[in-house]
Amino acid sequence: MKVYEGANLRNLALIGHGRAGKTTLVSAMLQTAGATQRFGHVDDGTATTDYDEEEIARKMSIATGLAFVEWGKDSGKVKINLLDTPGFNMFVHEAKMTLPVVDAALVVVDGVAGVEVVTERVWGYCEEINLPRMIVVSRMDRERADATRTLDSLTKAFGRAVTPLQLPIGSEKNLSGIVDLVRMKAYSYEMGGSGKGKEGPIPANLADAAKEAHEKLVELVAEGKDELMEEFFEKGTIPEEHLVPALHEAIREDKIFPVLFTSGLGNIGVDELMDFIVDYTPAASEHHAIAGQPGGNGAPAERKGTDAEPASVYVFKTVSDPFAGRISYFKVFSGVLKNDATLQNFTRNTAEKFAHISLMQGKQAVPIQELHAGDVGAVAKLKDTLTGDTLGEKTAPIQYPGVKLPEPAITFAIEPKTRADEDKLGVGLHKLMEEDAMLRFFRDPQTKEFLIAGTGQQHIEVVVSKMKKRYHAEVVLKAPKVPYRETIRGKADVQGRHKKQTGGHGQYGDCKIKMEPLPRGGDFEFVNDIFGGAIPKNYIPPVEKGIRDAAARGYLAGYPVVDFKVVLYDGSYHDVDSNDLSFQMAGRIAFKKAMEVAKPTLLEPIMTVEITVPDEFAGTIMGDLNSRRGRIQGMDNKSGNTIVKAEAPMAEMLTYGADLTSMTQGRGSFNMEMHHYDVVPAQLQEKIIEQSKRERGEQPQEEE
Ligand SMILES: Nc1nc2c(ncn2[C@@H]2O[C@H](COP(=O)(O)OP(=O)(O)OP(=O)(O)O)[C@@H](O)[C@H]2O)c(=O)[nH]1
Ligand SMILES: [Mg+2]
Repeated sequence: MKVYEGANLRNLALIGHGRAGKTTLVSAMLQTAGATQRFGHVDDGTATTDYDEEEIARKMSIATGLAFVEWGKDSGKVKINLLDTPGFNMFVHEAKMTLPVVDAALVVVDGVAGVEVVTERVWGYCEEINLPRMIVVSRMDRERADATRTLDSLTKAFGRAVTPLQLPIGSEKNLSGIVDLVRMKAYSYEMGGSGKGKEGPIPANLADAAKEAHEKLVELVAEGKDELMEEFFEKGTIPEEHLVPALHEAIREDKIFPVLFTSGLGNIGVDELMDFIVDYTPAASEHHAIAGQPGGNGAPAERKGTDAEPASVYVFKTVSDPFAGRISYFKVFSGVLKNDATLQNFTRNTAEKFAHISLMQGKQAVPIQELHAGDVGAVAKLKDTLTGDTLGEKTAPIQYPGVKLPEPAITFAIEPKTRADEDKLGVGLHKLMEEDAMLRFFRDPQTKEFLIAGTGQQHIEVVVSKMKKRYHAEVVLKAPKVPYRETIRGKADVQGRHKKQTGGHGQYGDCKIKMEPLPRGGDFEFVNDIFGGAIPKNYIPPVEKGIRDAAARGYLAGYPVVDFKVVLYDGSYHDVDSNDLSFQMAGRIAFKKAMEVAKPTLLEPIMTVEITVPDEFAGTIMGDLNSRRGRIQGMDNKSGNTIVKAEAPMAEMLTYGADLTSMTQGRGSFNMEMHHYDVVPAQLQEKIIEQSKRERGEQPQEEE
C-alpha cells in the first residue's frame, strides 16, 4: 500500500440526515475508483462501511465506518479518506465525534426531502469548529427529486454562500448526467454503470441556465478579491487556472458551500464528485494548527500538523471486537507514525506499542508501513487507550481537546435473565462502553438495580442485541427509571448527637449544623465553621462523610439530596468515647433532623425536545405536549413542516418515540436532551414517594 503525505490526503466526513444516501455514496466512490469488485448495497448488507451485524440487520449506519479511495492521475494521485457517519438522530453523536479529525464535511442531502432536522444539526456541529463543507444532493434519481427545490431549502437554511457547482441533466429516473459549472463541461452516465462519465457538450436546454449559474459563481468567487474582480470586469470571466485555486480557497475559508448532484445508487456523477474533492476540498496539510493542553506542566502546546513535528495521534473511535479485541482508530495530527512505534499515552500516562498499524477499508485492515501527518489509521490491542486519548512522542507532551457530548436521554433497569448471564452482563457492557460513548452502565445506590442509559429506545435495543450476539448475555429490560432528586426549600439549624454506652468503650459524637438551599445545580457544599476546637479537626471530615452518605440515600423517597449547603458550627466530643464512626453517625442524625424541618421536596429532570412534524399534525402535537406537562418554547415553519421546541418532564416523555410514531403515522421525528432539574408539582410528589417506597419495600431498613 502506497504511503501518502499531507498534501495528497483528503479527510472527509459524510454527514447528514438518516437515509440521505451517505453509505451508498461511499460504496459508489469505492466502486468507481476500483476499490471494490462489486457495488456494496446497504439493503443487502454488502455496503463496505455498514458491516456491523446490527447495521446490516437495521439497514442503517450506527457507528462511523472508514474507507478510502485513491483517485487522480498517476503523478498527482490523492488518497481520500471517507468517514461514513450515521444520520439517525440517536447515533448522530458519532458524527460529532468524527468531525475533529477531518478537513471537510460532505453534507449529504436527499434530493427529495431537502434539508431535514439532522442536516441542520450536523451543520451546527461544523459551524462550531469552522469546518469547510461541501454539499452533495444525492438520490437525484428518485421520484419527485428536485434540484431547484432542494437548492432553495439549502439557501434558506444555510444562506447565500450555498452555491451550485453543477446542474443535473435529466431528472428522476431519467437523470443522465451533470454539468460542471466551473469548467463548463457536461458529463453523461449510464444508470447503474461504472460511475465514469462521458464528456460532451452542454445540452441546449440547459445552456442558458448553465451560463447564468457560471457567472453567478464566478462573481461570488471574485467577491472581495481585487485582482480577480478586475480580471472579471475586463474579460467578463475568470480563466480556469485562477478560478480553481480561488474557489478552493473560498471553500477552505467557509465563504462558499458548493453543491454537487449525484445518484449514489445509480452511480451518476461520482467520478466528478471525487475530482471535485481532489481539487476543491482542503488537503490534510492545509488544516489549521491544533491547540492542545501540554501533558506535563509546560506551556500551552500546539501542532501545525506537519511531518517535521513530533508524532502525535488522537484516538477518535474504538471498536470492541469480540475476536480481534480492542481496535483504536486515530488521526496522526503531527509527525510520522512508523509501524511498531511506541508512543506515550498522555491522557493515561502509559506507554503503548503501535504494532501492525493499518488503514481501514470497512472492516478490512490494510497493513501500512507508516502514516504521515494528516492521515487516519487503526491499530489493534492498545492496552489502556480509549476514545478521546492523545498519544505521542514522550518528550513532546500534548493533549488534544475531546468532544463534548450530551447527557443520555433515557434510562432502563437491566436484569440478567439467568444466573449464568449475570457475570457476562458486566463484562459485556464494559466492553460495549468502550466503543459507545453514549452508553452508561451503573448501579443505583438506592435500589441496587443495574441501570443502563443511552440516547433512546433504539440505542438501548442495539445494546441489548449486541450483548446477546457478541457476549451471549441475555438480559431483561424494565421500565425506564426517572432519576429523581431531592432537595430542600427551607433552612434548618439542628443538633445531631450520637451516644451509646454498652459496657466497655462507649461511642460519642455531637455536632450542630445549619442547612440551607443552594441554587439548582449547586450540588453540595460543606463549610467548616468550628472555632476553638469544639470538635477536634480530625472529626470534621467524618461529620461531612456522615452527611454525604445520608444525602446519597435520600430522605423522602430514596433519591439523592442535592443543592444544599451545610455549615458545621458547633459540637462536642469525649476524650475516650469519641471516634470517626461516632461523628459519622452524628452527621447522619443531624442531616435527618435538618431534613425534617427544611421543607424537603422532589426534583425531576426536564428535557428539551425538538419535534418536527408535517404541518397537519401541529395541532395534535401541541395538545399532546400540553397533556404531558410540556411547555412550548417556540415554533417554526419550514417547507411544510412545523418544528416545535418545548420543555417537558422526563417522566412524561419516556415512551415519546413510539407515541409520536403512532400520532403522526411515522412522519414525525424528534430529538431530546436532558436540560435541568425542576421541582415536582406538589400534587404529584406523594405518588412518586409512594411508588418509590413500594419499589424499595424489600430493602432492609438501615440501622441507626
Ligand atoms: N434511488 C436511490 N436510492 C438510494 C440512493 N442512495 C441511497 N439510496 C437508498 O436509500 C436508503 C438509505 O441509503 P443509505 O446509503 O443507507 O443512507 P445513509 O445516509 O447512509 O443512512 P444512515 O446511515 O441511516 O444515516 C437505502 O435503501 C439505499 O439503497 C440513490 O442515489 N438513489
Ligand atoms: Mg449510512
